[in-house]
Amino acid sequence: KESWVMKFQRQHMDPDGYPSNSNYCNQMMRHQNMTERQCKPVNTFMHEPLVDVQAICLQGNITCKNGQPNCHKSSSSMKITVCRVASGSKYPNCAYRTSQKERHIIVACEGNPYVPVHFDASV
Ligand code: T3P
Repeated sequence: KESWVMKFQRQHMDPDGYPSNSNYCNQMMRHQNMTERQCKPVNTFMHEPLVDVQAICLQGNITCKNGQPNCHKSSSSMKITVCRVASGSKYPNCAYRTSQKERHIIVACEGNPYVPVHFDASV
């Protein structure tokens, strides 16, 4: 079974994928298996080295959206692409809008080693 750590990397890591064109999300959401049972509504890809994303877990704890205390916010802004399902997109034909941004990232971390397992928000 896929671990939480591997799932995070599949869904949220694309260190070499920047800059991305307007078809980026259509292709990546499909290739990374986020359109299999439904069109995943929102998903963010990060275009930074894995070690830099893992280092977010070293920042101080903040509260996650679900109330858990194990979230952490990046000290610098990071290059990201946000994929949002297009209105009118109908499963199994998942269509996405692609938007490139630079934002601070909030992730939830777990385990030993303590590494990102969930993408909480970009701010
Ligand atoms: P996961 O927990 O697998 O990382 O919040 C529900 C899912 O949507 C969650 O998946 C994270 C993802 N998400 C993004 O990827 N980017 C966003 O900006 C938001 C709000 C959610």
